[in-house]
Amino acid sequence: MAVHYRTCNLCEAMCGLEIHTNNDQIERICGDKKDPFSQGYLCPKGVALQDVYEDKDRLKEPVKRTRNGWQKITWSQAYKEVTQNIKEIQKKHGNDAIALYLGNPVVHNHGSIFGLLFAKSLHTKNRYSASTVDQVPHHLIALKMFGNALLLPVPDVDRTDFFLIMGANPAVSNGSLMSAPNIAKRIKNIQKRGGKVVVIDPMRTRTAELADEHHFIRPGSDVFLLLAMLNVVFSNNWDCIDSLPKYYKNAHVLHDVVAEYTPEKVQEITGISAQNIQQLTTEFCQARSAVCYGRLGVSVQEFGTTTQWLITALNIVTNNFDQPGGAMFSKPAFDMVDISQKSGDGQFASWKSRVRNLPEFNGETPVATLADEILTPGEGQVKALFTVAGNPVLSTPNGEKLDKAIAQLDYVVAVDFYINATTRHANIILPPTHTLEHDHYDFVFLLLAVRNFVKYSPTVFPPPKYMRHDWQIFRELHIRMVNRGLSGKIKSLLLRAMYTLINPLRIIALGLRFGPYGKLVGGLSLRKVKKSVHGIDLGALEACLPQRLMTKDKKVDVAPQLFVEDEKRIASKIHDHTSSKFMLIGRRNLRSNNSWMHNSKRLVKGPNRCTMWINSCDAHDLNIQNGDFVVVTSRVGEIKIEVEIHDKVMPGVVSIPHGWGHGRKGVQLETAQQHAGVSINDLTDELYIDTVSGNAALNGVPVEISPVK
Ligand SMILES: Nc1nc2c(c(=O)[nH]1)N[C@H]1C(S)=C(S)[C@@H](COP(=O)(O)OP(=O)(O)OC[C@H]3O[C@@H](n4cnc5c(=O)[nH]c(N)nc54)[C@H](O)[C@@H]3O)O[C@H]1N2
Ligand SMILES: Nc1nc2c(c(=O)[nH]1)N[C@H]1C(S)=C(S)[C@@H](COP(=O)(O)OP(=O)(O)OC[C@H]3O[C@@H](n4cnc5c(=O)[nH]c(N)nc54)[C@H](O)[C@@H]3O)O[C@H]1N2
Ligand code: SF4
Ligand SMILES: [Mo]
Repeated sequence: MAVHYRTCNLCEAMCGLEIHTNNDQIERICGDKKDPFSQGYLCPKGVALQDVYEDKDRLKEPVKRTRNGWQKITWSQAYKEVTQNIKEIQKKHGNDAIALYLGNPVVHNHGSIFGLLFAKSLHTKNRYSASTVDQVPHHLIALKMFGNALLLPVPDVDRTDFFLIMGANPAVSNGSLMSAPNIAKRIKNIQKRGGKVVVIDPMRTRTAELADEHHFIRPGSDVFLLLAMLNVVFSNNWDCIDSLPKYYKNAHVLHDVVAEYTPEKVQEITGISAQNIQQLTTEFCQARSAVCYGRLGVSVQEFGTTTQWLITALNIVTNNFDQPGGAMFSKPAFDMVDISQKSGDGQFASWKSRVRNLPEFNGETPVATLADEILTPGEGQVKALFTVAGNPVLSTPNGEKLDKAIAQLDYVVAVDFYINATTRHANIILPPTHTLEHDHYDFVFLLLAVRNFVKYSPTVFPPPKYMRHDWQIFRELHIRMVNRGLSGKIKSLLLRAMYTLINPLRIIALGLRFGPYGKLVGGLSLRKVKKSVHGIDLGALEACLPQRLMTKDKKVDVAPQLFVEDEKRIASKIHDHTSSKFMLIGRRNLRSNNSWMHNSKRLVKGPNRCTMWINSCDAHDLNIQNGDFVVVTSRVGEIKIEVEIHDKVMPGVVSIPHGWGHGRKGVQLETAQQHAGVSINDLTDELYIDTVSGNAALNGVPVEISPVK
């Protein structure tokens, strides 16, 4: 019997786990009460790590698709075939013929650093990731305002007196771009110290139920609410722009941007009365400290970038930025911001995508156009796809079109341990070890934590010899990919030699040593971090401007031109918002993790969760009852789905969770197939995007609904 302490890597909350094992078996998983960050909190998914570990459907060795089904092959054969095929396709059709898609768990796995090196070795413009169905608006704002895409402000929830949450449901999602385990407790603490929590959401979510106040908002209209709030701030002279430190510039530009948008003008489009907008703004400005935080519901929609920009602008002009209780930057022990700055990241729209002319971001193309790049003939057409830890068929807009497009490709490779809706198309699947079979360090999420914190998680189960870690797979592929021609041979030999010196552990050790708490002698080191098995609390967030700024002029651009210009698009929307009867939005569930944990019996058991929620008034109009089936239709497709009537969702809006749809032929996930569900992304529209960033707009999709007789 042994007890291991780990960080759960499934979501951004980074809960401390206490894992009791008996040889290579897990006895139980519970929350680590001594973890200073999560203090014993965990959710049902953390416990279900055991199910993934024990899952008989989990691949452990490479497999190749043959006429007689999947066949096991050796690692060396797999590497050889994969790299030979990729090189041949690139030789014949050019480098851009290979597309790469990196899914969400890449960021939750420190092997990803090696994945990025491999990605660069492909020299393709066709790089995609889950970021463009998620948080690219945040990165673009960080880049334009603060000079680095990773310099993301985090709400200081533990000290704020007024927490305004827009389009996020952290009580279920456990927070995003805000690592804050046990948000319910943190919200209660705000209330206990006399503060207030307000939620703006088209659904009365679990977070809304915990809050003091909730307002329904029409999907996609948050930008108008924020313009009106800023309008109220300026017309009452509640702003601090005249007293902002000199390292803020262009704050006055905001005045003109918001001038037209009075609360009266936006009440119809938002569905929030002028009086409530006045009241909300008044309370926000009068609170000792306040912070506005917006996430998926306001990022992954038509005005994602501009909405997120106005959220940050609101925090800045009300003197709630880089101050306790407002939006603040972290000081992580391993500073990815510094590393990305030194490695020259930070480009936007340096080129546009071939078919739809969408802007790249840091070398990545919006995934909403991946299917177009596969299906449209011409120079640069995608002929092969490489997916890593992703399931874009279920997670990106118009998944059905992408599904069909992938089926036509010459070659598909996946680094994944499941045969899911996407990887079933692979010619070869390279499965990595399970998270408990390798050590773990959160390069990314410690950067987004609401307290400065550090923790290293050692391996729980050393894997058998025949298995490989993600980073080992990328390392080998990278070495083999550079081996093209004579000079390539030399490069590849040098790379192999270099790679004997670097592994994730060495990178962590160096990062900590040269990070903000490290000193050559006496500072924070990997040894010290390893010794504190529950993690080390490094204190509350601290003000750090202007030192932390990465802009060339060392100033915060409060009103970057790119965002200011979007006001034209916004203005034209105000008269054109009543096109469709219903607007479709997403929904998360505590026992679900995007598309990939539905093979755990303990998570999927119980009533069908892949249902459409609809308000009782709308259900009455359509003459449908709980448990009836309806056909939901959008521009791109239709699905048939069971109805649940809930007044938690506002009239005119329907909600369907994402990540379901495991019934596609060839999926090999026994439990998930029994609870297959349907995919909301067979309705979401690849042409419906936030045009500023190219990020998909998965919320607010117009749909029609008809009852099934
Ligand atoms: N249990 C669970 N946890 C997860 C995940 C999961 O799948 N399951 N996924 C993880 C991932 S990858 C992420 S990125 C995070 C996301 O974490 P969150 O950002 O908290 O995401 P959601 O829970 O989807 O909450 C989005 C909210 O926005 C609302 N919304 C939709 N459209 C609009 C709109 O136009 N305006 C406003 N104001 N609100 C709108 C929705 O009703 C919903 O309540 O969650 C992570 N955590
Ligand atoms: N309609 C709608 N669509 C959405 C969303 C929404 O709110 N609404 N949310 C979007 C968001 S925020 C996100 S992040 C995306 C997620 O979209 P994706 O990243 O495309 O999909 P996931 O479901 O996270 O798939 C993860 C895959 O990684 C594999 N995996 C897990 N751990 C590892 C590992 O350690 N190594 C490797 N190599 N593989 C691993 C799993 O087996 C699974 O196949 O979905 C997006 N799609
Ligand atoms: S909230 Fe759940 S899934 Fe997220 S880190 Fe904690 S235990 Fe893991
Ligand atoms: Mo995400």
